[in-house]
Order: sequence, then structure tokens, then C-alpha cells
Amino acid sequence: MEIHKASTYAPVNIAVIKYWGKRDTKLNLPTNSSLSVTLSQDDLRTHTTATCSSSYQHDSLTLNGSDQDISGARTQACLRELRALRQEVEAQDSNAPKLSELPLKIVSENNFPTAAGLASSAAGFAALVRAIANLYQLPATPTVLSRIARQGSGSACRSLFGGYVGWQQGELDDGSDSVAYEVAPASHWPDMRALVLVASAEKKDVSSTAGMQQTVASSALFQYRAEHVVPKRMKAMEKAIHDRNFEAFAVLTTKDSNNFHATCLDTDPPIFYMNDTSRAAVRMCEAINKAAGRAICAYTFDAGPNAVVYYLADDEARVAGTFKSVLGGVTGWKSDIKTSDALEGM
Ligand code: 2P0
Repeated sequence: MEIHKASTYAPVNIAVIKYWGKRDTKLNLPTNSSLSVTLSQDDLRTHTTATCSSSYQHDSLTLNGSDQDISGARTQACLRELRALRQEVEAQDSNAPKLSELPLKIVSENNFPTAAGLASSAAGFAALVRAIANLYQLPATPTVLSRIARQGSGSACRSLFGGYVGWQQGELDDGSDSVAYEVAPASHWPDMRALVLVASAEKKDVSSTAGMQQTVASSALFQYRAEHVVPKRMKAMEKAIHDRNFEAFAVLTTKDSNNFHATCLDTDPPIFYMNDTSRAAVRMCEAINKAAGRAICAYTFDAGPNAVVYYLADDEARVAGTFKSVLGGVTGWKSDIKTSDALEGM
């Protein structure tokens, strides 16, 4: 029995202007735009192989060797949209095999802790969507694929692009304008580096999906953030990236992380994603910047305690070196992570 096959990598992206809050929970339409940096696939990525065959009984997905439930509305939305695009290919070319009718087997592996605030769902859904798009030989652009991946997990739309990536919140009710876009390729600012400190590899207590809706429902600070803080920051962040102005990038990144975690604390009941190790990392960055006399490193935390610290390659010794001298033998941290393009490597 013939088996059709395609594989892809998708990178992790770490937001510097955070997505938090949905105006439509079914389509994952956000209450504010966001912006992220795509990290190197050597260090943080999902590898996914999609196959389809009439010998399979049903659609299936395994992640790191264990079976996943794919009956959820989000995964189903991605599969439905991809099959619909494949049907268009089949309708236009009568010789094209009817792959849209065959069960899919999707096999994914992460090379980093899953669901611990390291954007695993972002890389996961981006890889799933692109692997199936490759399998189906869809003529779809990254923009179209980002619209599909967004329905799997909001932040996944940003992992279809490399370098510096925006996600415009969009205005339309059907979500067709809520897509990712390239702010600048990785090559625009090649000396950008990231350090990841895994403060805990445990699965987080409050999922992003649940947490952000609690915030939307209960935090007044959140309303202010979405309406008045983020729109200005998106513009300022795009300018900082275009100008390669690291100090402006650093100030905006740390402020936005702190503002996002403040809205989590302002949620009823309050949500704590950062822990004592996270706060120690904040203090270390503050001390490094004070010693340098300017911002040479920028910390950010997602929906978990793990720190991501951005810095420039020239400051590797002053930033990563300082972390190394303190953390020494501690496992679970890695520096000198480069930004990357969204390569289609096999
Ligand atoms: C971000 N996070 O912009 C923000 C910062 C976490 C904190 O995107 O419900 O897993 O699947 O759309 O994408 C995490 O949210 O949530 C996230 P869903 P997602 O990266």
C-alpha cells in the first residue's frame, strides 16, 4: 500500500510583545497584536513527519512517542482547512492523487520541554500545518499557513516565518486578516542572541488558553494594556528592530514582559507564572545592565517560569558569562542561541 510522506522542522518563537487574550476563542483571534523573535532550530524546534495512506484506519498524532487526542476543535480545524486546500488541488488536476481522502499519521518530536512555557504549542502546530501542506503539495504562502496554524494555537502563526515576526490582530470576524507577517529577516540583525534558562521543566499549572480568558474576564489592567499600551509598543518595537537599536528593543521587551505578568497578577484568581528562579534571573539582568551602564540584556517570560534573555553577540561574555559564573553546573540553560529563518529542513 502506497504511503505518501513529508517532513519539516518548525522553530520556537519567543514573543517580545506578548499575545494574551482572545476576542474569539474558537478562531483564536487576539485582543492585541504581538511580535516575536524566531529562535534557532538547532536548539529549540519541533520535527514533524506527516504521512497518509489508505492502509491507516484513522487520523493519528504522536508527540515524543505518546498518542495525542486529535478530536479537539483546534486540531480538527487545521486538518479540515488543509484538506479543503488539497481538494482544490485535486479539483484542478485530475491526475493528482486523492490524498485528501486518506487518513493521516502525524509524528512529532520536540527537542525541549513540552508545555513548560517554551512555546511548544507554537512550534508544534506550525510544524503540523507545514508538514501536511508539504505532503499535500499546497501552493499556500506562509501567510495562508499562518492563518491555519493560528486556529491550532494563536502563537503558532508566528512560527511560519523566520527572524522578527509580527502577528496583526486583524479586525474581521472571520479572522482572515489575523495573520503573521515578517518584520525583518534573521539576516537583518544577525548578532542577536538568546539565552534560555529552564527554571522548571514541569507542565504549567494554568494553561495559556484558560489563563488568558480568566484575565480577559477579570483584569481592568488588561483592558488598558490591550487598548493603550500594546499598539504604541508594536510601532516602537518595529522601529527598534528596523533601526537595530538594542537598547530600545531591550527596554520594550522587559517592560512588555512585566506588563503581561502584571495583568496575570491582576487576574481573579491571580496567576503566577514566574517563580523565585525567574525573579533571580530578573535581578541578574538588572545587575548586568547596571554594571554596563546601559541595557545590554533583555529578559522575557512567557506563561511559565523559564527565562529567555536577549543580548548581542559582542556581549556574550558580559551576559552569558555572568549567568554561567552563577549557574555554573546547573543544567537546563543554554546561551548563544541564534535567530533563524523558518527553514524547510528535513
Ligand atoms: C506569546 N503566549 O505571545 C504569549 C506570551 C504566552 C505568553 O502565546 O490558546 O499557547 O493556544 O492561542 O498561543 C501562549 O499562548 O495560546 C502565548 P492559544 P498560546 O507567545
